[in-house]
Amino acid sequence: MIEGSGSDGERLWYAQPAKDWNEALPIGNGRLGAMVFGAVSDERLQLNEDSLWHGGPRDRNNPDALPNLPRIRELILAGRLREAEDLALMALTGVPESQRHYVSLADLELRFAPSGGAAGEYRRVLDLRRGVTTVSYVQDGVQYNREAFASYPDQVIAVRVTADRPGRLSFRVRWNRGQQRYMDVVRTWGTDGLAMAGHAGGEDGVAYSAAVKAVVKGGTSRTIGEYLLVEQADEAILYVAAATTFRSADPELACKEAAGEAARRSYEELLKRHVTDYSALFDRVRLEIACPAGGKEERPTDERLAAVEQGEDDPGLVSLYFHYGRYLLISSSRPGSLPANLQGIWNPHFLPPWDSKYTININAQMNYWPAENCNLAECHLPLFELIERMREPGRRTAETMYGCRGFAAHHNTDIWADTAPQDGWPPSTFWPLGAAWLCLHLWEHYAFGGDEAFLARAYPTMQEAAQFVLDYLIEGEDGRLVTCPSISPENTYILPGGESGVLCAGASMDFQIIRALFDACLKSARILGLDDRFGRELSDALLRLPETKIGKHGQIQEWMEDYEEAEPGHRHISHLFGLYPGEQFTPEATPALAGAARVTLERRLAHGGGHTGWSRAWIINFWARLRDADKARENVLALLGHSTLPNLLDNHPPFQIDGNFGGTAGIAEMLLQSHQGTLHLLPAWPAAWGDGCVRGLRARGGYTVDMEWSQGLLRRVVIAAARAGVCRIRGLGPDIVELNVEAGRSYAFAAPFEREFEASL
Ligand code: FUC
Repeated sequence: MIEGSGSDGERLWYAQPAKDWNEALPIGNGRLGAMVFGAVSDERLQLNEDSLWHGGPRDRNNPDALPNLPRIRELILAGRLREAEDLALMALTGVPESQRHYVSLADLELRFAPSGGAAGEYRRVLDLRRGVTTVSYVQDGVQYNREAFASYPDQVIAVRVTADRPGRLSFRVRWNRGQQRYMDVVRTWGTDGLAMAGHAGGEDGVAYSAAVKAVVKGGTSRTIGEYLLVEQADEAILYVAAATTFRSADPELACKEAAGEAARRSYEELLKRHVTDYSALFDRVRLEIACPAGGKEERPTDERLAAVEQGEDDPGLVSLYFHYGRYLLISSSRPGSLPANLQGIWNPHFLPPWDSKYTININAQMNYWPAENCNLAECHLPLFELIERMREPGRRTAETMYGCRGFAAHHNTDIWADTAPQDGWPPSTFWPLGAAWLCLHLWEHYAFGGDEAFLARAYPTMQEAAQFVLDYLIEGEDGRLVTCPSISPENTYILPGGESGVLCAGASMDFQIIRALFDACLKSARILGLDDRFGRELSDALLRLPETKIGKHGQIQEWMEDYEEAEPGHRHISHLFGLYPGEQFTPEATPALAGAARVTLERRLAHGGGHTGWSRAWIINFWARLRDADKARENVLALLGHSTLPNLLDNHPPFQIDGNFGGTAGIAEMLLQSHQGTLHLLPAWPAAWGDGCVRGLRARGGYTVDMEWSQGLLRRVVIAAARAGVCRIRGLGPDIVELNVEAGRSYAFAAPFEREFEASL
């Protein structure tokens, strides 16, 4: 432990109950989630189940797309943008225009018997080491404690309420679905439980159920009407389960089985099973930053955040935020669950912002940026399952709308893996590269883990995404291959005559994604010994893609022509895909492009960029890749100070989880990079954050890295190799160190780094 890092470095804590959702604390097991509010007299658990979405699957592909596609292309290439947009709005939108939306499950309300006395010594904590949230207070001389967690092994949320004096615990429990309550049925379940059932609405939508069962010590439980009553108890444990027909033929039965089985275990055993499962993931990584000022952990989290908003630096809060991002990923994306959506799983709305689905022109991808480098590769799997499910609908989209082979998706997808365009909003709608970008996550998973069996399964999916792109590209005037129609998500350009437009032939980001995908396919085919013919098609196409251009401001051009941006401070910075998450622009290999990327960022920021949480988080990753530690630090503090809610969830606004994940990935990227075949140790870590250490970060090539630094210098490094190979390391001295590594061995280096010895781990 680093001196001054404090023992509370992995806890969020508050001295008062949450006054609204933005102060409540999230728990989750990937599938079930709850926001816990912690009021003294009325506890509220706002619950979610990941598969509760309105409506069923539909084929929304517009049959008029293909016949009108040549005309739309002609109009775009002729610069007749208004006409192109007008026709696209009719012919290229989905029919109907929108995919399905996610829906809140319900509130579970606990109303405690009034006691008359005021509560003191109040404390509300989220313990990231154990994945448990607690509320404690003293009232009328009685110490009350509540504890809640969401168990992955037992698929329930467990809540334990205790009083330290016999018989002082009395409360009633009920379900509340607000304005949706007219659609539900609540049934008593024996004398100690309540079940609720309903339908999420819409054609072929899912039916759901939720159940709560109480196990009481030293008192009684019974039901009256729609209420469950716990009376004069010492302790009560509530087991909460939820299910939908997305996975279970009989959700009510599934809930009763899960809650019933959990209730057969002792609370201690259930908690132990949860902590063992959860901490096996969480404990893989540890970051400790010494707090030069010391003692900040003594202050409640919301006060620390408010101080950062006022301009204070708080490296301890940065590491807490980093750990929180890992906590949130473990809690919202586990094997068997759906991927983390725009709100992770924590959404209180029946019609949420942007439907709380998957926006795949940046947001869903950003959710998974920390999965590999933060050593949570399993949490990446739900995304891959969704990509698999998108293949069949994506083939229909590719064929019916564009006459292409392969599979395509636009800028959103939903629970049903819908791939047709979303909305009728030109700056985002007419962009068919969603699947191409998503498939790069398959490659990244291989790049980090090196699992060839996985790559063999993933390659056909990547290949199909590339197949669509090959067919979708058309020859531009100069013989180059271009995407058309396309957009640069979600920016608008201005033509020299003053007309503005969004539709274009060849947005820069498209080529950066396509290059990355084709390269990944070529490398995969080589590794797997496959596909010479397809590989040749890709290599030929790669030679004909437009090169990235540097524009009149010295910036990376966002479009093929050097147009002015309508919003130079736009939140999307799509044309820097090649800097991050891509690796086409690097200070070593392409210094001119890296320099232009810096100008692009500076321009965006000078015009108010980074105003959404996720945009700010992306900017952190960009600066980390440009090795600018001070700028990276400045933007981490801006993310905390301007785009973070009191419960440390990201504030788009409103709450959107991508900023948490992008921010966590960015902090990891400041500590360690591994693109372009080289591990780079502390590439962008600010000296201002003092001494520290990190353990368990993952690097491409199958490496796990531990580091210690002090007084701005790296002191000790341990690199564990999962695979044999040549490990290239930057940061151990002036030159790159090349090391032949054996699988299963660890290599340690101590400053001044002349000595390498086998680590005893
Ligand atoms: C994209 C972004 C918005 C928001 C939405 C969910 O459209 O441009 O800022 O994040 O997705």
